[in-house]
Amino acid sequence: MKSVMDAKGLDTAEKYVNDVYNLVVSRNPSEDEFHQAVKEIFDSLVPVLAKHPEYMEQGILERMVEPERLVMFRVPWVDDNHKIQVNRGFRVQFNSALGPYKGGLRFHPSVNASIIKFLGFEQILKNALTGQPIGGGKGGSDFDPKGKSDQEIMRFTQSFMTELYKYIGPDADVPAGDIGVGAREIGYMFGQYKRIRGNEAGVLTGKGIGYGGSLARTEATGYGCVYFVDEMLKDNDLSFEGSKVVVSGSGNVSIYAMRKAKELGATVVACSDSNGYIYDEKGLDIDTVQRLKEVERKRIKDYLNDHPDAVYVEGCRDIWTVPCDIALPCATQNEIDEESAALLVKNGVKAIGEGANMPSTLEAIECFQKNGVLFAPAKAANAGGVAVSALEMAQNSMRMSWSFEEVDAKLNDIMKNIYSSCVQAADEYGYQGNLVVGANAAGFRKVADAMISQGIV
Ligand code: NDP
Ligand code: 2IT
Repeated sequence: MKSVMDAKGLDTAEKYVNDVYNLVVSRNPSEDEFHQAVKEIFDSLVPVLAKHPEYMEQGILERMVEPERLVMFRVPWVDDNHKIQVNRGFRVQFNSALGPYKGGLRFHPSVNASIIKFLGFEQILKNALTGQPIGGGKGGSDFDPKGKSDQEIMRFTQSFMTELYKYIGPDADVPAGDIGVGAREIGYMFGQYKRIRGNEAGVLTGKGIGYGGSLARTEATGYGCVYFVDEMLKDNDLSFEGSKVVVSGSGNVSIYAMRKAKELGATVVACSDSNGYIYDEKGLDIDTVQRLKEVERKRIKDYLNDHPDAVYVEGCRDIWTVPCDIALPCATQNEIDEESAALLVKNGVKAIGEGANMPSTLEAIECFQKNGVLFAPAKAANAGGVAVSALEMAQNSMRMSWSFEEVDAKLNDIMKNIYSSCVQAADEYGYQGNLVVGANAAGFRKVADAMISQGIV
């Protein structure tokens, strides 16, 4: 039973958290995704704040929810029909307490300030969990790369960088990829930055291997997610070996999560794109998925041309109706709602590993936790991508490059360390096994302590 002192501390912390949350909602109207990310983190922090009232006295939450800077800019470009197009660009520089702002760029028609801010806010704690000296940032545009020619992609990214270059730099802010931004887009952006500012290799990560990229960065998020989930499974006497896995999406994170899960002995039975999903109980051919999506830039339903025995179902959300032992949501935010979570539980799912950012709604997370499903939250499970980005920055600074095996071994170590810090923090605050609380508490404390040391800035 909690002592009277404990109960009083918890009440004060809860009131503080609610007050700051209400302020966030009133100051940032209609930013639903940002509110959701703040709520998930804040709810975990009540026991931390109760134990460390100095964070309340120092106004850490009020300061942390306010980005240090948010830039929004016009991105004009000319399409192949000589028509002028205008998109909107964003960069949020959320928190630099631990180092230069670091985080990806997303090109997707749904991008707006709310999405960029939820991603940037999550990134602060994710980057802290990696143990590397990187602050949190994020950016992107509502540009839709789908169906655009290579020339259009180049003209857009050059225009985007012609404004973005003013705000970034190897020691200031280092963007990378996210949805719709891969090696091709990073290459064009790097080329344009170089024309304007000269050759500063460390200004972007996810570069091609021939010009400063790190081996294993392409694989890092998907591999890292599986390394994290593997730790969690082992800790609970489970394993990938012989398990049935469903992975949503068929992009960068999804492809390498599928590859690593298969390597560890799992059968990957389904994956998706935004139109629908494919299913094959014998296991998917990941080479075909990768060729279709990365090289040919086709739709996932085209998988049936090579594998007529597989099944294609229109509608990506229905992928969660496929029974599995382990589900790895690797597509986008809020792709698992309460109903999908309940269905996964009913079909016997044992573990969830979030490869995407915020793929489960708050209700879905609650459903998994109530039903004893092991749950690896995004900011811990998908931190492998940004961790290897920070290793890319380190290699660029040293003007050296490590082998694939070296980077992969460092990634594996980082993911194991993140797992144990989450477990330890969850224990410390009385939430044994709750990795949501563990990840939020462990990441938050590093950032909050650095903020206090650096004064009111
Ligand atoms: P990609 O662009 O390579 O792939 C995204 C995949 O998700 C595609 O299959 C895409 O389908 C699908 N998708 C995108 N938007 C939606 C949507 N609204 N509904 C359904 N499906 C959708 O992106 P990544 O693999 O890089 O990113 C996937 C997730 O992982 C994102 O949440 C991202 O923030 C997160 N992440 C990425 C990291 C990285 O290093 N790249 C690091 C950490 C997290 P379609 O082709 O039809 O659009
Ligand atoms: O969400 C993420 O962590 C990323 N998109 C990767 C960021 C990075 O800087 O590599």
